[in-house]
Amino acid sequence: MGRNLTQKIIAAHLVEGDLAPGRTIGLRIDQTLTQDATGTLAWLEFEALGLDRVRTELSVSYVDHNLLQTDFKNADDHRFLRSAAARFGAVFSPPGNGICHHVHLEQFARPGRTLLGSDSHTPTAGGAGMLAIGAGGLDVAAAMAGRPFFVTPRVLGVRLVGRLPDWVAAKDVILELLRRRSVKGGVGFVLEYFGEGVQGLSVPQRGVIANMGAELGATSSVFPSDERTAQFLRAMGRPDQFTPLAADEGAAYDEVETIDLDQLEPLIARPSMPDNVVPVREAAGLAVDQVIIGSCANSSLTDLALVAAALEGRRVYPGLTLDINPGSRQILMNLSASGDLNRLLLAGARLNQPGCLGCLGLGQAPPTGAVSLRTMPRNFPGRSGTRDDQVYLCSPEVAVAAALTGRIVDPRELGDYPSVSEPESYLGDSANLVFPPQDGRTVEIVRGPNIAPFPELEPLPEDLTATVILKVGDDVTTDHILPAGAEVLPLRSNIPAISACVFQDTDDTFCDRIARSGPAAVLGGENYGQGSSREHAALAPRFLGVRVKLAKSFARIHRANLINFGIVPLTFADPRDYDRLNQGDRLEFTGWRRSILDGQEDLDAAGPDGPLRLILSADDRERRTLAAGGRLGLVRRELQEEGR
Ligand code: MIC
Ligand code: SF4
Repeated sequence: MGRNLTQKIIAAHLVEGDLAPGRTIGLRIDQTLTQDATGTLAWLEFEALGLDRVRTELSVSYVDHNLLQTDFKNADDHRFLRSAAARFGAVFSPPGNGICHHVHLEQFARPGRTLLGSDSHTPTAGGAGMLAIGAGGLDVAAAMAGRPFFVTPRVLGVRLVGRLPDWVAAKDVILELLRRRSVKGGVGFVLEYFGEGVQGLSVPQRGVIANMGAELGATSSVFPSDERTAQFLRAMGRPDQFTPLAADEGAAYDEVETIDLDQLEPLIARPSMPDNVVPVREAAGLAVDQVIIGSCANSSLTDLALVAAALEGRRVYPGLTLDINPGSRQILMNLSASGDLNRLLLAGARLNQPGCLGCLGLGQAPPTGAVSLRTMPRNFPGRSGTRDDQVYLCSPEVAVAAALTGRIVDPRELGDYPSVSEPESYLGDSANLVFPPQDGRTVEIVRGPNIAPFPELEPLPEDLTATVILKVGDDVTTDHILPAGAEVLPLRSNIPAISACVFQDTDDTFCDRIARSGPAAVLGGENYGQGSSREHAALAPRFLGVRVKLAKSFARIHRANLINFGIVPLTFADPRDYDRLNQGDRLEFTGWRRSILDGQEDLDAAGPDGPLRLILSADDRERRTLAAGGRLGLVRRELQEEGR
């Protein structure tokens, strides 16, 4: 039987295990990316491994999230990252250069290669035929040290047929998948796109779709590498990096979804979950106060050129604010050269520097009660920085229609669709990238006072009594566990300080209560820990004393992060036990360290009303990690045993 593309890339990178259904396998990672908000910790972890240089083909350290420099903290982090990149052999992309996923697509994405990034939207590079995966910082640090990354891949084939109609965008393809399958509908899968409909999509459009596969909880999203990929790489001045790649004829998939592009219509995700999707016409008429076009999903050159063309000779609706956050400096330079930047400014748009900005609450918060339309990938509650916000997610087409009319309208009502195509060549911009010296051993790593050492984590005890410190519902995000925003983000390199913010918007008594309770357990519903890859959402609770998380199911990256920091992720043999347990209950685990190391799946605990049957589905490696209290020490030991 023919192989699908995911299997082909995996086969070329397999270093541990067999490619068989349900098996966990180890993959060689060719490239890594880190961004500043997760990168400070990832680089501290890499440093703790004791190597002189990264062992990947390419590692890039981006600064794109914490761009606000309201005091020394973010600026110190930037300087630390710049010096660590030079010390350990990574390329450094400084603040202002752009969002990691855009810049990586422009400068480094290569068909057929593997990429691991400490950001959940790393799969954006799948738009250029890479197998690109988001992970916690420690897994990325291990990959930078040449360790494999472990996955249990099932492949969901997404067959695209037809062609996108005018005013219907790549964003609508992924919103349609979210509508069908929900924010947990991709967990455990690589989403692989195939079919004749793929050809009609440019690499930046594919990037939008691959980017938001993260919102379905997918491990990765991958597109074939074809003539459109070749065209993109040529335009980027990297024609030699093209390789054609596709699934074999008749390749099998674990599941298949078909999307007929001709039948799609403009869609919109209502507050406050990316899967709360309806056709735009169902939300039409609602007055809009703020429109932001930006983020790693939709602020490519063609996205912004389309917006400029739709605005040409017109003005933004009175009283509405239209913000443009270009994806990268290169995009900004090209907009400027083509005259589109002036068209945007003449229409009344407000221009911001390339970066994540309001997508994670770093500025651009909407006013009280305002409706905000954004082309971003996430609208989790409060993420914009305004409590009780009303953030809608949509394509640039829907966003510009609202910017012109002051309401949510079906953009097809705007009339002729402006024709915008990919340029033959992009005005290049790699000038700002900082390449590392051949030998960085003499480079001094510069640390500011806010950069705290990595905390010591003691091994798992043989017996444990834990108090249920908090009970939460389904689809709890890592933004709930540890929010982003201008106050919390500067503490990402300081675990003791950021720990005081755990669950702060959910229950502001959490930290006081856990300080008194001793070892603690958190109780969650389905898809616990979806969203961001931030490992701080595991490490900070662990620092405070959380040793167990009980949930109906876990999101992939968060589950891996919990294990990496020695928190045991348990599910219920009988999901009704979730309803029976309450905040304040005590759970007793006797001899569980031994049981975990012995490979036992059923881990019984004594609960308030008798025994509870809990399940630990974890492989040997994960069990050893849990027993050791975390992965960092284990990787260090593995490297020592191999003689470095
Ligand atoms: C996000 O979009 O949620 C973030 C902020 O980019 C995160 C990373 C982080 O929390 O630093 C992500 O997607 O992983
Ligand atoms: Fe940045 Fe938003 Fe993309 Fe996250 S989702 S990388 S915060 S632009």
